[in-house]
Amino acid sequence: MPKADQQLILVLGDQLSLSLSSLSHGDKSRDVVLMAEVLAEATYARHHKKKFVLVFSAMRHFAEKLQRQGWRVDYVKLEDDGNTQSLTGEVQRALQRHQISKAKMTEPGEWRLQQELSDVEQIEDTRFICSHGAFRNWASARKELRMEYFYRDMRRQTGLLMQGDKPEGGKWNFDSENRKPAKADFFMPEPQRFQPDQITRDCIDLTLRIAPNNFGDIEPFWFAVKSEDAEKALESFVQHALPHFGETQDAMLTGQKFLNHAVLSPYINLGLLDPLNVCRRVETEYRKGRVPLEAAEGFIRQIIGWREYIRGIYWLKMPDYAKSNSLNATRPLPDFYWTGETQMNCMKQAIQQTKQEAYAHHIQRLMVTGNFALIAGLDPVAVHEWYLAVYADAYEWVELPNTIGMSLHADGGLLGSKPYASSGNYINKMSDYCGSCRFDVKQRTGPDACPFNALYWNFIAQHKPRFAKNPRMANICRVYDKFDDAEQMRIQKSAENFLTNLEPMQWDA
Ligand code: FAD
Ligand code: DLZ
Ligand code: SF4
Repeated sequence: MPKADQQLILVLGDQLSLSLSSLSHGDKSRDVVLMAEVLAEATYARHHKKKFVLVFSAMRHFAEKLQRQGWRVDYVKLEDDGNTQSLTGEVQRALQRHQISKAKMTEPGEWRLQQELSDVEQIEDTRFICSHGAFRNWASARKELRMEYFYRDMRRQTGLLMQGDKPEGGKWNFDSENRKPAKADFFMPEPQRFQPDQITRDCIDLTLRIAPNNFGDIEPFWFAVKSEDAEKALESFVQHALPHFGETQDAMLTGQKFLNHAVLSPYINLGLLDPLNVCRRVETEYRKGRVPLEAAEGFIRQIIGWREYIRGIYWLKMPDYAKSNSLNATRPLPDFYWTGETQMNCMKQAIQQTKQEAYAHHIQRLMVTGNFALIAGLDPVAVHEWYLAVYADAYEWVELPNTIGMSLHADGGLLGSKPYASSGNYINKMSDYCGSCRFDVKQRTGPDACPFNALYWNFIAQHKPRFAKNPRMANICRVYDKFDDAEQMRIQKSAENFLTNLEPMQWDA
């Protein structure tokens, strides 16, 4: 017999938090929790094999935890008989199965699912600091939506690194003390690794059955799949990597895949770690004098600043945002994005580690693979589909603005006042990649020149009418104008020669 007011609570694969609003509003003696593995979610992006295992294993562990906490959980596995393979289908089946008339959930992270699940009551996701409404209010009062000002509001709202109403240390941002180039002799910490248990092993087998041709290496699988382990990964980061976080934030080093980055985004985005608690933990380290202010501030800004701001932009601008292409870029994605087989050492390093780990740090994503996509004029939709597929932390709400806005400038400068375009010079300054590259970073044109050089100047030439009006780009346009005609012609020819040889791969699923 259904109980009065009984509800079905749908919990999605990236809502694996005991503090989830739908659970707080529910009643474990009355309601039924539905979790469903479905092909629709498994195939809307060509997920990296490791991401697949991570999401399914974390979902299965979370379902067990909810049961231990006294919740009645209806868990549908991907290969269960009768699985309709869509979330709407599974909600309908569960409502019938349990004779319940009403379903509720915490709002989905993605616009696509918000629409698809519009029959389910959706309540605010309180794991984020800034609600959709609050972000809309903030945006409506401004001509330019700059992260730095949004971030200050988030500092005031959370009280993180504040002294009364003033920022700790007298400044909001300590980046001038951060971001040193790579040094080859650094001792680098590694993120904590976890042995797969039987549940994870089952998910590895499942992935190999249903997605054997997806991108990426499935083994060794070492991600945490439950919150207790994600907390251990956080502790390990705080002790070993956080003290030097800012210093090496923009550096890239051959063989060092993680440097002092946290490698916590897969866990935060799934719900295994609470973003605000992570920031409080980092603030405590600073208050105890164990990490410098520039490291703590730099890290906290990434989460309460960038992460929240990116989500705000996504919900403010969807669904049109996904179609942005203000630089009219149309070139197909070259096959080396999937294989890593390219003579450009920086691209090879970034893509090969992505294949191995479903991880690359921010500067590899932004200034190597993203920068190349920008200056080579790659189609934003193809680039977005790639980023959404290949990283363990990729969900559209966070990936799309990072790709379309921050990286490709396809939103016309809504998210960043200037495109993150650079020649090989930046990569040479911040990494040791160029030393062992077949190309010469010092040459601008010709068969041995670093392709980033001609592509960069060709990109400036192509978009000069737009960029010359941008105060942050006008100087670089003037530098291009000072090249003589013959040099400008050599740049164009070198870029064209390189681009005509890029072959897109027909992916065989
Ligand atoms: P750290 O460098 O240690 O930073 C700490 C935390 O700050 C991260 O765990 C993350 O939660 C947050 N953070 C930092 N930068 C950003 C940012 N720009 N946007 C949102 N959160 C941020 N991040 C994702 O979580 N998912 C994505 O799908 C994703 N796609 C991206 C695509 C492109 C083209 C670019 C340029 C960036 C993308 N990012 C994405 C942002 C950033 O690269 C990753 O959050 C970061 O590399 C995760 O690694 P980490 O945990 O070691 O981060
Ligand atoms: C990423 C993912 C995958 C691979 N599979 C599922 C699934 O089978 N069931 C589910 O509820 N969620 C899954 N997810 C996470 C969702 O895609 C995620 O909730 C949306 O992308 C919203 O951010
Ligand atoms: Fe990359 Fe150019 Fe350096 Fe080679 S020379 S690693 S292509 S930046």
